[in-house]
Amino acid sequence: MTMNSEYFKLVITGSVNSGKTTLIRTVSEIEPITTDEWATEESVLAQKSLTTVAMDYGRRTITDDVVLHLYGTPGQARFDFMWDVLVEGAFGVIFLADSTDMESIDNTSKIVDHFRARQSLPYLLCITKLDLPDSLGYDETMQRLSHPEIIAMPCNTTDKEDVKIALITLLTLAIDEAEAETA
Ligand SMILES: Nc1nc2c(ncn2[C@@H]2O[C@H](COP(=O)(O)OP(=O)(O)OP(=O)(O)O)[C@@H](O)[C@H]2O)c(=O)[nH]1
Ligand SMILES: [Mg+2]
Repeated sequence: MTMNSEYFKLVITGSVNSGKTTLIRTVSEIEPITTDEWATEESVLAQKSLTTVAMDYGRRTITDDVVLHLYGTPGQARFDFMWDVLVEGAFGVIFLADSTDMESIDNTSKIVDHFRARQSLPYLLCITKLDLPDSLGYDETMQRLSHPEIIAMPCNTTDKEDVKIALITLLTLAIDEAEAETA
């Protein structure tokens, strides 16, 4: 990373266990900085023992001048103040929805509402875990999310190609928005 590189910050958010930390780990060129701690909420403990409590950070250099800085949020609602802190200065947000878990889909839907109520940014919805046998499938997950106004796509956060496509799509949305503003 050079001293004069642009600071492209993006935020990865979504409910607990939806794949935020995994997405960042999959694409980051550095060992991500994570803040996973023992979960406290019963509903979280039912799914996993470790959960992000403050943020994740990863980095992906595209050219010397273009460096993506990826910030992952906690999924637990008790840390929702971190969502507002982390979105400061971001050019876009990726929301993850876990297609295997209805309650998680509903929580991601509420997180989308939280962000949209505060500001309008390039937003992308990624539907995760479609590869798992207990997935509700893409269409049903989208229906339950009920945010048809947001561009959405499938994404296996463990798959580098999928994650790259998600990043490119968010960048494309940002370019579209910039064009619309200058038109
Ligand atoms: N098969 C499959 N597993 C996934 C996918 N996305 C995430 N996972 C798995 O889901 C689990 C949870 O992923 P995390 O990255 O910890 O989720 P998180 O959103 O950071 O969770 P919190 O920090 O607790 O909110 C991990 O075991 C991942 O490997 C996916 O698309 N497919
Ligand atoms: Mg996490």
